[in-house]
Amino acid sequence: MPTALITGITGQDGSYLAELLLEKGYEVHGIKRRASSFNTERVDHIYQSPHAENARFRLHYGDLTDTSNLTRIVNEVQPDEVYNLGAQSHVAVSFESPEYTADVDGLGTLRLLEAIRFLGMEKKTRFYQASTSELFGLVQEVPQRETTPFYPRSPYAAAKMYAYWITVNYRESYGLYACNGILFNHESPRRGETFVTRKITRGIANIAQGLEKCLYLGNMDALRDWGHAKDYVRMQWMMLQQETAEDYVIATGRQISVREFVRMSAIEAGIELEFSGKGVDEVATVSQVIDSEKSPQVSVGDVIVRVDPRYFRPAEVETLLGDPAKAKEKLGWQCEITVEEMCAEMVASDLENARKHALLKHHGHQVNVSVE
Ligand code: NDP
Ligand code: GDR
Repeated sequence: MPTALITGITGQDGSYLAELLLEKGYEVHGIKRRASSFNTERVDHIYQSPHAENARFRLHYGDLTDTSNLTRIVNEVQPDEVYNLGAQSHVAVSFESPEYTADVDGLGTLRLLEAIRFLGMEKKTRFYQASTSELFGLVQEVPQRETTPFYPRSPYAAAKMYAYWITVNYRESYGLYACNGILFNHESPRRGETFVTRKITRGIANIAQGLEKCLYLGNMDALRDWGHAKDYVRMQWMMLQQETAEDYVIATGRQISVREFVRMSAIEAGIELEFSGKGVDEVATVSQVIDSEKSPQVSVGDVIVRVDPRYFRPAEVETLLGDPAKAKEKLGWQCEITVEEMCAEMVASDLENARKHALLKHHGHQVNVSVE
């Protein structure tokens, strides 16, 4: 039975990857952070009690800033595969906490690689690094592929650039099977609530059910190549099953704007929107309610989206579009879920949550819907 260790198992990708590896018969170990409240919601459905016979899922307390802790866990687990998904993964937050982001996202990767080397496991353990399209930042070529030069535009991207190169360096220096998946944005109903797609689907669902009045966003012109996390974790696993370790761009090859994603999400919630104004004055107004069962609390003329400059970033990545040709040719990977299908799944899930919250509110319970 192969054994995998996943950092960031409590995150979006970690939870989907853990499901996939369990399905494939792996013993799955994950690192979770100590928190004052439960933080395992995304993996609760696959949790197995350590007291259960033949349990194949186990969580270890740890942190990417803690060298001895990581070394001890790697030694204890003796993983065949390590997936380094743990990170302070929010680009805007990285401008607020640049040093912490560098420590976790940059040095955290080095600490894990060093643990493997220090324990003499270079020939046993394969290593996946969660690299990112943010490396391309101020894009030097369209579409972006494995050979496109990097130009990071945030503390997050700069930290991930160190992680990218140290992964390449350990492959070249010590013969470690180590690869970078340069993944473009990928989303799902499990996406963190402050990333733009989830903020939009959740915000619109809350407005539809009367829990909020207006959704405030930043740069509506930003263009992203959005895929589904389920498709992308499949590729993370595939990358570690090859004869030679290589780096791959994973993307859909199609981009849309934040504004278009708003429009698409509203349609899924039974609302048609009209956009007017420019820059900070842009608003989206309801022009038609197509499905009043989904959106009982919305009327024609309501302004439900506004721009708040608080969400602008000190330096922005305006456009990203990936070319997944290498992944398709060499590994036969292709994304199966379109952005429209993903958006529909996210809105349906958030509408269900919003309905439950509206019911609770109706019965006098306190409901917190805020997103910062
Ligand atoms: P999430 O933010 O959903 O998950 C991040 C995970 O990292 C969480 O489990 C989090 O724990 C954990 N983590 C945060 N800080 C630490 C730390 N100091 N020590 C240990 N673990 C920590 O991210 P995603 O699942 O979306 O992304 C997974 C990885 O892929 C990340 O590295 C991200 O940067 C990268 N990536 C993501 C893309 C995307 O579009 N989703 C695209 C390209 C790359 P907790 O739950 O306690 O917060
Ligand atoms: P990104 O994702 O920065 O691409 O990083 P995010 O969803 O945060 O932003 C995408 C684009 O939308 C614009 N935007 C807003 N973003 C947020 N979060 N909130 C808003 O209100 C808002 N309004 C407009 C942003 O300016 C940006 O242009 C994600 C993360 O998962 C990284 O970890 C990963 O490496 C990259 O994707 C690929």
